[in-house]
Amino acid sequence: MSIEKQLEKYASSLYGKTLKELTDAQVYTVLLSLVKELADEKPEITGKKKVYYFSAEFLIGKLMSNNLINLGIRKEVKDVLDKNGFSLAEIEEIENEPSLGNGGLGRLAACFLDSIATLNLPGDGVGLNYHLGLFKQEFKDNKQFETPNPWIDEHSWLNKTNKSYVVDYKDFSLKSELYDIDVLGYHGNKNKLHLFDIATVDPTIVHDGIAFDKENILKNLTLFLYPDDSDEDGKKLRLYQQYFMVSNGAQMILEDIKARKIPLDHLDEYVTIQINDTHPSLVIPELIRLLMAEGMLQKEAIAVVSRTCAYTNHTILAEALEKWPMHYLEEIVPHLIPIIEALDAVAFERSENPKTAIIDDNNLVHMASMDIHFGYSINGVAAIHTDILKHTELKDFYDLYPKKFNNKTNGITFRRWLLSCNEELTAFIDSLIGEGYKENADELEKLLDFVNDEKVLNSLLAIKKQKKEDLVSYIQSKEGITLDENAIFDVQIKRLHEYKRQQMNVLYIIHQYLEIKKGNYPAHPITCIFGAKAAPAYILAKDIIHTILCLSQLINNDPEVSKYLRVVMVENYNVTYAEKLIPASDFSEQISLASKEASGTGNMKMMLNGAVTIGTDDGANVEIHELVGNDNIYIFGADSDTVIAHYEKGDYHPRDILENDPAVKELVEFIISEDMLKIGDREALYRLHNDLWDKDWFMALLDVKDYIATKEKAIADFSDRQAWAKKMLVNIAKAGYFSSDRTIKQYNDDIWKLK
Ligand code: Z16
Repeated sequence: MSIEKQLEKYASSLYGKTLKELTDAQVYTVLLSLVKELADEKPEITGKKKVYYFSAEFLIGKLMSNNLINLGIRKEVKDVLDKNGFSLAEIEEIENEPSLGNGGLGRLAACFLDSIATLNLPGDGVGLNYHLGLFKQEFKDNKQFETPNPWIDEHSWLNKTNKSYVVDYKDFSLKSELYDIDVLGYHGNKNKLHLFDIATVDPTIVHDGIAFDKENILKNLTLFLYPDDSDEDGKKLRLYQQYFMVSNGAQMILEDIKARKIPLDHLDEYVTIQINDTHPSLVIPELIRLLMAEGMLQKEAIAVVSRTCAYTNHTILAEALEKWPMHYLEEIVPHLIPIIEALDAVAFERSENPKTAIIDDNNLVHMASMDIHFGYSINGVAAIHTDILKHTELKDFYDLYPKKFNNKTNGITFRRWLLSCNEELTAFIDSLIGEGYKENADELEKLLDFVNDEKVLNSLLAIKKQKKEDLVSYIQSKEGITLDENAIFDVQIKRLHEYKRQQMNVLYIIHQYLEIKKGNYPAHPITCIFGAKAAPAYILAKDIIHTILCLSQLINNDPEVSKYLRVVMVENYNVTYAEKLIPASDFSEQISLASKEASGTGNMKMMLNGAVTIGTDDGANVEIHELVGNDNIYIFGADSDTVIAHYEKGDYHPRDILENDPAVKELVEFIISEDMLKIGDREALYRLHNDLWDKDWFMALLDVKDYIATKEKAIADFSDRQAWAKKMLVNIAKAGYFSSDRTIKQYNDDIWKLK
């Protein structure tokens, strides 16, 4: 049956109408039904051994566009919709975004699922079915407010299964429900994302923004995704959630192994579990417990689990390495304690070094330590990050288990971050080098043949301009702010965190504002665009948002300045917004304090879409730098060794800089100037100002001068359009390395060994 006939079939069965008679929302549901039917017909990927990617977050984003691409029917569907008077782009807008992740870690998990299926490897995701995704961000009085973010409609990508398990807590047991989402490979078969849930979750307990009753586990267990990125707030509910996820996942895996009549002591030949950060680490004691309940000796259970589990570390920020107080475990999952104590004893036999203990002197259980002792692999997510883990952060573990440590530099799926979000650039690349790069991203290097081709370079500039125009109208409709696509779009989009240093970008903006006021105009008009959510309890992050929004109000309403400089912070930055911002970016702001950003993945997405990085030698920027060379990236700032030495010596004092450098002081003082205090909240502005004087823990003042000078150089270079287009082309051509297909091949070759 043709796509058109199938759509008519659903139009008739769901609404008793023809396709032409439907509303946009009904067309979306009809299309959803068809895609789910086609996905249902696809065979599941099978093989002897399967990877289970355990993750508290899967930031999958809207799925329609990608599923159409991976099914190979996007063009046909678009034509049928056109013919019937609908626009596919508008229909795709209707889908709610499932924001089931905070940022990089959750989005990485989603990219990985796409690549695992595309490479035809058997591999499923295991997580939780949060009813409310990461909070919706609203701005009022230049401040962030949080509201609930529901995404599950009557019709959604979730398929209810009949799988169900019982999860025991100290005081009660919960029966799970399992929802699956099909994960389609590009022109291939499918895997699954398993999201566990309970039937009694009750969204009506949410009141006043996102406040809710934290005690009522029956009603709140899978209600919310925790709104932290890298920070942990150690709430008990999180422990309830984590145990629910891993116990269900472990039971599901063992059920399958038993059904296949595989002896349990051979588990590791059939299953590998990738633990994404420490959130799923309790899978280790839980699996041991379940195997012992099947009659296995503890020693044997520990051995087989240690051959089955592998751990990925995504940050060196100490506050993000989870440590659970023993009394929480006593209160919630006491049946795991004897196992954790046994693991601690084994760890102590291997090393008496207190730094590698599982249970520390304060009775805190270190989840990462458990993962490293009782997993067979530990990896970092970019070369520099893995080096820091080996030689600084986890040095004592590296000395104990050098062979377990390995690097897997992150990647992104080009299906979403090029084919889906930038059809114009995709079509242009197709016309130059064919479509082979869609299966083998390294082929993008063929673009280097055109580096001196004026026509090609002009087309690249024209496509960038088109995507900027698209963004201008989107921002106009969403934010009511008018931008000019001829200005440089200087984009910093990522979670708001001090280490990512949005506050340093703020100081740059102040510098630029003051210069314009003095009559020194930038070589080219520049528009600074931000997108960022702050964790609701992260006060300083919210102060930085407030400062950006106040600056935006001050600058955009000043006709003298706004000719040269504009500032916009888009509301509710999410995956959907990223898909509009990234293709329109000229400058990619990747300015974290060296050593602090484990990898970053926005940097890769921007490069792939022809933006040029302004960044520190941190995370994957280091590898981007090596690939594109000095001429095609703007690197500045202290390197990671210098930064680590400052922390070790404790000799960084921002006050020293401010007292000796009036130019830097002028920027910081502007935060509490009359101009700003007229617009903003005194307390918030002073808090940020005082922090920069007394703490500046992430050393914004150390790098700010170099940052400003580097940015000025980039702005001047931008004016030579041909030379700039060359930089864009080289960035696109060298982005192939950052395909998550490459990353997943490496996980499979070195860790999972599936096929
Ligand atoms: C997260 O998004 C990351 C690390 C972490 O421990 C927790 C969360 Cl929620 C990020 C890193 O900050 C980022 O550098 C990295 O690219 C990303 O994880 C994926 O590895």
